[in-house]
Amino acid sequence: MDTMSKKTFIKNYQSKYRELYGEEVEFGSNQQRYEALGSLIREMILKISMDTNKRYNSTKEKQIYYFSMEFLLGRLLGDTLLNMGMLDVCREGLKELNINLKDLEEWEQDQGLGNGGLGRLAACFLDSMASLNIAGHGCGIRYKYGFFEQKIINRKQVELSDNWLREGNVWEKRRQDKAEIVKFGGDVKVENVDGKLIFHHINYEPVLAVPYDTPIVGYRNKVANNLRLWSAEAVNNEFDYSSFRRGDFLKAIEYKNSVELISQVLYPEDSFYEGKMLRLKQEYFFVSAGVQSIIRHYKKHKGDILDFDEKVALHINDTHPTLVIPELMRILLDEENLSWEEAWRITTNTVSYTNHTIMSEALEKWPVDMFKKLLPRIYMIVEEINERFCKSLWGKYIGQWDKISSMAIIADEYVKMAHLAIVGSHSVNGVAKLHTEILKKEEMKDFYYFYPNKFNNKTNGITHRRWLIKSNPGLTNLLCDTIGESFIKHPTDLLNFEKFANKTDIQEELGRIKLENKMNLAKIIKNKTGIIVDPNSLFDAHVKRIHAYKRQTLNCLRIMDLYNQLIENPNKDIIPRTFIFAGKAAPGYYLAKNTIELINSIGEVVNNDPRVNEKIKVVFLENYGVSLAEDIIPATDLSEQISTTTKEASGTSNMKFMMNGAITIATLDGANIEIHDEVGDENIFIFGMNSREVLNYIENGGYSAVEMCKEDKKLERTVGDLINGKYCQDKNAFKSIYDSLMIYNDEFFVLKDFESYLDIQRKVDETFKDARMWQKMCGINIAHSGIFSSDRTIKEYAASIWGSTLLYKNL
Ligand code: 26V
Repeated sequence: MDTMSKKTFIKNYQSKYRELYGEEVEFGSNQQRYEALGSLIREMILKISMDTNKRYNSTKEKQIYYFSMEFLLGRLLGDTLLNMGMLDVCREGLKELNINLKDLEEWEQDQGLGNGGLGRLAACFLDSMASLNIAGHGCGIRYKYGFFEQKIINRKQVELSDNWLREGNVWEKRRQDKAEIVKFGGDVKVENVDGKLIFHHINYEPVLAVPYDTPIVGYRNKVANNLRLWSAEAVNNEFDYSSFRRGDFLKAIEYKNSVELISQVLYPEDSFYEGKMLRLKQEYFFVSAGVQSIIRHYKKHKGDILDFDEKVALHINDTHPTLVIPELMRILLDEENLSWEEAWRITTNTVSYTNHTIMSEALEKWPVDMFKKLLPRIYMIVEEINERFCKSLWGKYIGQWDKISSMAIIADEYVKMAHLAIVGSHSVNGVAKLHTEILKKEEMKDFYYFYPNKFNNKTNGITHRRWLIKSNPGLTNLLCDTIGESFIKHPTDLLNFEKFANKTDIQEELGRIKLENKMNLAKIIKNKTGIIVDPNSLFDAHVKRIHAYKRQTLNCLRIMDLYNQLIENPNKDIIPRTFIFAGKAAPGYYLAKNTIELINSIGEVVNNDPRVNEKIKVVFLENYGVSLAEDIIPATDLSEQISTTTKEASGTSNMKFMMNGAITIATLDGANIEIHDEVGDENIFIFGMNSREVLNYIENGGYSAVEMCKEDKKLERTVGDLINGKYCQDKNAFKSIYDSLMIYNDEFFVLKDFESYLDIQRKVDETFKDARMWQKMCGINIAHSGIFSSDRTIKEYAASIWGSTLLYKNL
């Protein structure tokens, strides 16, 4: 990218400001200044987008479309400036105008259109595809309200709507000219024309899908890909309007409201599937609009429909966009008049699918009645896919009807989306080694046996541009000074830092950088909660969605035990710690909400008890999201990754923490295994049951929480503290947590891993005492974090799943 001089930047910025607000920038508010800066940058990107598109259209390189219900982008200004190579010029230029770039960045609303890991992964992938010169674009929903805003009131979570578009969004461009019609409901009339069946979808309700495009700029490579998010609107054409709902004004309003509801709000559940009609509508809405617009674009540039699978890859992020499969079939069959065989070949070659969870509660299945009513033509196609698939099973499993019906796409009056995704795609991948093994050997073993070549692993990654370079400038400078800048383009070059980890001066420098980040976080904690924490204490962070399997409860029990010990033995020699929690609970998930209340209650007791509060503090930071994570992660010493083994598909915050020089305390679950493989036993704290032990309990039973307590008096007492009024006058306040452990036999083996967790935490304390040793471990973690860049992950997808054309340039 031609970098702009500071002088030119200042001139352009001032003139942009004048154009927008009719006054000089020095008189403006920071919010106006942010808007002006955003608009200026957005305009500069326009040129890059045009050049990129021209190139894509003329070279006909393969286009990758990443379909995802969620894109958790966070803020865009800082990262876009970084990728454009304009961060320094902009910061310095603004400084001359007496403006602090950071103050402007604060005015950008987080784009929070995702729940957690899955949505953030999609955002990291977009950044990596653009930065690697891969023609990869996002396709999703422009929710009017993103993930809810969390407030803590009286220690409890309260949900407020996230009106992120209130002040507008400088990054997006509405493209009315590229709108599509999506059809719901109605009937299908079948006509036989010369022996060929023609399907007419009639009496349907049309919905206008209007795209909003956001450019995704690659790192200093003149690439801007596109994230296209669809918004649902009423079809405004008088004629169309009256053709399906004649007259009746109220009916028209009702129609308008029901249509707009489709893209109104992101569902805040990420682990319990509920068969809500609106959710199915959302899924078909963006899938249909997306596939239609991709095909329209493809044909406009003279693409031959029979070569579609060579020129286009459609990737589905979990099963939520699985309707891509029957929708593509519908267009190829009904609009392009291809035969079933041709359409099926193209569809399966084009589509690939990633699974993100093995929690059976999260598996999507739709009641046949609902499906058929909402999507009659799509249902017919799914039925046909199912029939042909079952026939192919008969040949292999003669007479084994149970097996066949358990693998069927439609069974027991449900459409099973994971089955459709596996059958209708050429690739199925898990997101970390253990997760993929569990898919192959347990969850999807019948499908693995039937289609062994479809299954593969792609261990997740994170973009080091946002999660290291942008969010930790202190560490980035140290890395550049020691190993040079090559790691920015080639993150595995971070390995060169390993030899520096032994050096005293570097260890001291790492400690100094961390302390600075901790002081920054301490300030944020003070501002948000009023709690004063000591930056010299060990910062121990457990930040992620609140869920029983992620075991925030295990951490709570450990703090409760520590508190008891400190009261009994005030001279107990421990490392002072600040326990930092953050995360949202699904609004309907009572146990998770109760856990938030418990954390806050422990905090209230501990932080106000002068016998212990010089040594430990417990903080819950409300409204966890991308921006808050960017402040917490660089300031963390210890990263808590303590899920029940086998339950966390991968985890990605574990990678972010590692890259920022935190040490991980972990079970051997998800990508913690790969992290452990990278750094070795000495540079990570591993505890708890292994996957074999957990699977054995799950399959064969034999676990008793009550026995666990009987055997361990300390544990019994700590669990008892949940219901004896110690943390809340109302003894029933944490009854649901207590019951989940003691009455419902502790589904996630919290009590089983308790002792081993305490042991390893003692080892953490011992290690932290030796500051040099600790910093050496941090250095080794940083050095080995390069392979967790999503650039590595995306290269693997491109090479072995998508077959991207430009690959040779990047590998
Ligand atoms: C599932 C569901 C289930 C039905 C209701 C709505 C809904 C919305 C989202 C999801 C997806 C949850 C799955 C998810 O986020 N998985 C996480 O994916 C990360 C990226 O691969 C991975 O690192 C985490 O381990 C995994 O929990």
